[in-house]
Amino acid sequence: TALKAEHVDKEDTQAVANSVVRHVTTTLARQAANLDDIAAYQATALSVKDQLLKRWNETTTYHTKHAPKRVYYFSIEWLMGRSLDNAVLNLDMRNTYETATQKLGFNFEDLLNEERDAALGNGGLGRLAACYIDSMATLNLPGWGYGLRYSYGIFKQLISNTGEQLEAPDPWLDRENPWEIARIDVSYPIRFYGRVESIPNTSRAIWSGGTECLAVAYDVPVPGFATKNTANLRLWASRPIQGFDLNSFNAGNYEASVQSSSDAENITRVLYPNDNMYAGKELRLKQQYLWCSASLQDILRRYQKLDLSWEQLPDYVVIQMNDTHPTISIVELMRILIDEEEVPYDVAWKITTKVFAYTNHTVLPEALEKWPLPLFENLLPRHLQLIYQINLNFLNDVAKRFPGDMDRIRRMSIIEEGTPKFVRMAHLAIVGSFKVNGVAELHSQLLQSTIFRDFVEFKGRDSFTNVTNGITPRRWLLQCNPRLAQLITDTLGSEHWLVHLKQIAQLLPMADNAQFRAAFREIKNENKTRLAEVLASELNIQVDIDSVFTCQIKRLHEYKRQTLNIFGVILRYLQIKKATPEERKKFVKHTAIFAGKAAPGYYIAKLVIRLIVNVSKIVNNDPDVGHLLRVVFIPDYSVSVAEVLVPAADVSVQISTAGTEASGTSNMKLGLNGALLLGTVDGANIEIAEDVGEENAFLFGHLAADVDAVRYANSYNPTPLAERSPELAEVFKAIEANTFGDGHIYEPLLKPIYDNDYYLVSNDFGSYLAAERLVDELWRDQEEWTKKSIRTAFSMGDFTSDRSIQDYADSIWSIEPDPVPEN
Ligand code: DL6
Repeated sequence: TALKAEHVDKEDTQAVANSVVRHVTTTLARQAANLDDIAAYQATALSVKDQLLKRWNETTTYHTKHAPKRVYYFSIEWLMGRSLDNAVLNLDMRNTYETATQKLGFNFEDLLNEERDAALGNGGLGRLAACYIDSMATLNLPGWGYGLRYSYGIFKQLISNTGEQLEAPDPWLDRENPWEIARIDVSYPIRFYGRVESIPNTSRAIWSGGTECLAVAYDVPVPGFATKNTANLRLWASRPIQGFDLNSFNAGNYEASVQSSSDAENITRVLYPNDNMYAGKELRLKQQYLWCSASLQDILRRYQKLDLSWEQLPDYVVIQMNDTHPTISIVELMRILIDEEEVPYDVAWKITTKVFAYTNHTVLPEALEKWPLPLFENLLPRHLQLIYQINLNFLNDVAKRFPGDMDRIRRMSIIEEGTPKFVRMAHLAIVGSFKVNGVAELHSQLLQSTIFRDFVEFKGRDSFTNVTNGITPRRWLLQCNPRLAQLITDTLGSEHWLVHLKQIAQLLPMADNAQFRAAFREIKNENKTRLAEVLASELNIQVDIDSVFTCQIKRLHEYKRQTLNIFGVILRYLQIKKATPEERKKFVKHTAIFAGKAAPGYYIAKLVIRLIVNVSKIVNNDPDVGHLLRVVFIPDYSVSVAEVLVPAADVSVQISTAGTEASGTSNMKLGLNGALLLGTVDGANIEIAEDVGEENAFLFGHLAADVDAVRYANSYNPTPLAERSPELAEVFKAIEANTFGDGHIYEPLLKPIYDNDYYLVSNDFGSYLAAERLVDELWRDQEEWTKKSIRTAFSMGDFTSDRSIQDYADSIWSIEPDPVPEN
């Protein structure tokens, strides 16, 4: 039985066409007769939003009446991408909209391409939040997301002629955003700076003065798949409390009168463009506080309508913190309960620590948030007082458990001693949460055995757990690879797999069916052709779809080691150059595809982009190489670019230094679309390789357990590079000999590898090359390759975000589905 059976009914199509035309003439005030694609897209989106709002209203009304326990997912990043295609698929109205817009003279695919990505995130962490809210709605879990409505999302990446990354703003709201609803009536005051007066003989204080602004709500309805349930993503924008300061205005000082209002607007102006890197700027702390305070005021206002005691709050509210960025909300809840609601300190603490749970997404020291205490105290003086109290009580408890262990107390304190002192947000998050989780098995183990070890010993193992990340199969298969989705549905005889992804494992035996393999391969080739056309038209690069497409698509970061990949490409180039025409025939054709942004201030990451681009120019234009090797750097990587790349990949390149990539999620997207894993024993690669079978993947490199020893040897008993890896020494020599332009500019990239090689590039290069040889060998046997590709795709059933969200619901949130009844 089909889960959904959209039939394109003439009447539905007509009604949809009418609603689009109505939006054209009334909302957009345009003539239906002369319409461009942009306006047609907007009218179509507004018509779809009408459908979403109907369901959103029903969900909200039902949940308001029913009052289930709800989860609130706090994430400072939401990398939603485009909404139109996803919405019509989830609403089961894609054919209807396609036919209706066709009737009006438009090509639906063209309209889809008019949409700007909502790119309010940097990478994996923000995209994870987007997959999670899709799954919450689909599983009928009562949940909302809370975040910030940045006027500018992640920057647009341009690549100069010399291969430099240039950044331009992303004005995604310029054309109006048809997917949001401005809630002018939902706004909360937010204070910064000011002074604190204690109220004698109580734990209470009055925080006053400073500056105030407003957080205004914008709602984005998020439809579940094949359900009425529609979740809400509430994003806050900062606004001035008043248009301008009347005193300054009346005194004739116009600039001063508008200064504070533009300061207020600036708070949510732009997303911080760092991934896995803490920046420590006051404006960022303002963003965090505005978002957390507004979200809590909103949640508590909703809760107060239930007319229950504060002690019952944890029975109705659970807040999942996506990394430490929302940690200030622990203290803000304490402040509201104590100072405003007059709840005694100990009661408030008991309530608070039953509401929050914390997900850690990295063990990298440079990414762990710690705020300089003077900055913190100036901006949020009352919160710092409460943190002192929380820390005092906490350290007293530690001292009772471990008497005399002063070193432990120093290590665990929420305040790091020094000049200046720092507030350690991860420690505060752990102390204030009832559960802490990592995002893949290895990562969760490493958390518990390294950076959070003291906390495990103090709080007990039960407070720590693992929830392996997942991705939504609706966007990352149904939407981006419709033909593969159709093949799965046809072969299984139903669409249920889209909400029970494990069911695709039933198709594993099809790997041995030659006809199925041919169909599967044909789809992959079609997806590769589509990508090749985009590369030809947009970058003027011709690629051969018979070559193996290797894809490394992620943020640029030293730990992710795009270096290993490009150094491997250079070696291949040198080998092809050296080979005789006869020998060249033996090479397997490769297309090395890279995409990703570097943080604007991350010099080395930008240098890696420069090297990739400059290598691509030489390699792609060298007549000796012909079609044997192509290198492509696709600028401005985004969710919608990923939707074209992911279905076209043959090899998923996941080559971080073991122990550094918490999970990775492109490994899941690429695997689900049949790309074979070429990866290190790191993050979720490990669980993926376990499920697909190690014989179907190419694993290589040092293990996490050995990394420290190798690092130590690299720094303290250094051996020359040529000894660690003769092949890498050859590559470096070619770069230094100006083969790819001025070799001198790459010195800051190469020198650390010569010197102490923190990320083990030289130590893993040999085994990386060996893994590549296995890739080549397998590629020569296309039937065997396709078998492994099919086995990979159909073994990915556990990596759906539905499974992750179910894990959170069961083991952390204790919440139940609450489906809106079907009429
Ligand atoms: O959990 C989502 C994603 C993981 O897949 C990546 O492995 C990890 O690097 C990323 N972590 C961060 C940490 N950022 N901060 N702060 O983005 O999370």
